[in-house]
Amino acid sequence: MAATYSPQRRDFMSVTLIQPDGGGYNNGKVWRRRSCWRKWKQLSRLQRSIILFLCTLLAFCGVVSFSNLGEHWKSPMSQTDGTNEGWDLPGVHPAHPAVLPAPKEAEDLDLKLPQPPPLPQQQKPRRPNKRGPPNPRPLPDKGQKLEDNEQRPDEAENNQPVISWRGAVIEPIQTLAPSPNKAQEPSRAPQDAPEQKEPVPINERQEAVIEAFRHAWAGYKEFAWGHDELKPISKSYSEWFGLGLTLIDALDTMWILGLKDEFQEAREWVATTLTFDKNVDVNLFESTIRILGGLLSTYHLTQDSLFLKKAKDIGTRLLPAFNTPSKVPFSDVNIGKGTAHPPRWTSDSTVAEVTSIQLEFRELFRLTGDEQFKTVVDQVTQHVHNLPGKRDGLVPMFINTNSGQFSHLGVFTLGARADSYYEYLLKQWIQSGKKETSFLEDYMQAIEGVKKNLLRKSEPNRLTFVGELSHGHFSPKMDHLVCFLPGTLALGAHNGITSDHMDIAVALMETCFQMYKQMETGLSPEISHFFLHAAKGSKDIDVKAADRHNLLRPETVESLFYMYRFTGDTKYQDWGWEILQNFNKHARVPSGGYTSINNVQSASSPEPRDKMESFFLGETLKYLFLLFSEDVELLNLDKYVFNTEAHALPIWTT
Ligand code: DMJ
Repeated sequence: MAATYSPQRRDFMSVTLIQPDGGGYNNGKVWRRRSCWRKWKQLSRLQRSIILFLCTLLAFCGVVSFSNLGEHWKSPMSQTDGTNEGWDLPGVHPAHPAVLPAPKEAEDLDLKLPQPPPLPQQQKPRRPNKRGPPNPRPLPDKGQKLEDNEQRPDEAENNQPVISWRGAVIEPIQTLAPSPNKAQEPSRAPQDAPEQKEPVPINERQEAVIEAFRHAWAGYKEFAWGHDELKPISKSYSEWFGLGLTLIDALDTMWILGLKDEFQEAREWVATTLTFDKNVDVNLFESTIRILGGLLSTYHLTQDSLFLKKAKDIGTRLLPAFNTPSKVPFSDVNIGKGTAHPPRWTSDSTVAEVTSIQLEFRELFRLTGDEQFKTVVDQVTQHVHNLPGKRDGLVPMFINTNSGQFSHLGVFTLGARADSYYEYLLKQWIQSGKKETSFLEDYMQAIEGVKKNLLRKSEPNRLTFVGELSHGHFSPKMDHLVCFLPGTLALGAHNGITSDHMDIAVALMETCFQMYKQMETGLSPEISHFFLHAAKGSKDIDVKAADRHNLLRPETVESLFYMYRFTGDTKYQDWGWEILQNFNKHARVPSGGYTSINNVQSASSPEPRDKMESFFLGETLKYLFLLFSEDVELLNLDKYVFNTEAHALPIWTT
């Protein structure tokens, strides 16, 4: 082609070359295209190669960043939400899909009431097991389709260590080969559980729990209906808050045990009689874990909006407790007047009480979308997290509501007044879908503190126990309340905490059982003292006269449940079975109900105290039923986290 430059000619040429059909030769785009082409032709081969290379590179980068952007839009928890560093708790968001989301308008939905709730739990009534004592639970066999040690792609992706903490690596859950009787193996993978197609029939031990529940309920119904606690000996009742505490605490237990008629009757009472519009002082912690927790759990199990509506009502009425100079809540609230105050003798609150209401209020926020519920409890968490006065992650027992500082410094225990602080560190991490890692950091540090300061072995039998520290002085004293710890440690191990947590759980579980076994009634005292040096006889445990009562507490059977779920070792079921039989022997009242007793060291005269605590139905019998169950899908521990009163709340999935 001619090399001389002439615009007209170029026009002509472009028409001929680019638009051979002869159309649009006056088009400006065509002009520009022709001009570019010409310039391109004028470049050297090297220049053209460089430009081509750069264009290819740019195109490649464009494709990559576009696909990342796509991922970003797909994930509702991108970047700031997902990383969850610090204490902003960004993973908590009402828009998250839940195990059970809140109805759009709980109040509106309530207008549809009364609506019959669906059948409990497994949708079909349970069949009694006529086949004799239960066999060891078969472990799930998801691995069957895979070669040994082979991972599914999704597992491989999830199997990244989450956090490393002073040598303890938080690992993803491992797939186990079936091994029903090994106590110390790591926990089973949630994803290993096969889809439950058939309801697992309940067995004779579970039937025995149902029978015990019915007996307890019969007493409550006859002598204490709608009141807080049954007094089974005097065939009367006692009031604490006057809110039907036992009835509310027991709702989800009835649902889980499949007691449909009893549940319906109790639901009717909640719908028609229960009111929180009462001029009454309630304890913030106790009403949160028992009432709010019980209502939320029942809402999730039944999908009946009545319970969410009631939960929102009591949650709102408890909020005035947080109106303190420090934002550390008062212990008591008048739910009718909307006023709050500390106990009469002090302006302190108990550390466990102010730090063990978070699971419930955070869930209430997630269901209702009302920010207040989250804000008030997060403020407390963050405050305590930053507070001086801890020792190796261990907290003192009291906190002042004016100054916000710990008070009575220097005393450390995992028993009364501090216990569930530690429990809720782990459980809030789990509730958040393991996203809020500050909780885990605090938990790991605290367990190191326990190991360093409180963990000892007794003589002569070398039982591992958790003592107390008072101004540098070690006291070998352990509350029954501390027996929540083996279960909590096992739950942490199941969620990937390696280190020696499971070993400690196994050792402590044995000790908690010995606290029952070594007593004449086979029931544990409230407080045990351990011998550090061999004393006369073969016993490791000494019981002071003031501590030899048993309140039908749940902590040991709670831990037995976790230990059995995670290890499959049937000895834990056998231990629980012994305990249930001893409750029947020494605490069962013929006319209905069970009673706490004064003296676990006298089988002939255990001295009934005439009180059935609400947690016997809310927790003790529920955990026994779950302990004896072979159904890992019954309150699957990868989907639910129990509050400190055994009420199941969903683990957030996003
Ligand atoms: C229950 O109310 C709860 O388990 C709480 O955490 C401790 N005290 C009782 C049971 O012992």
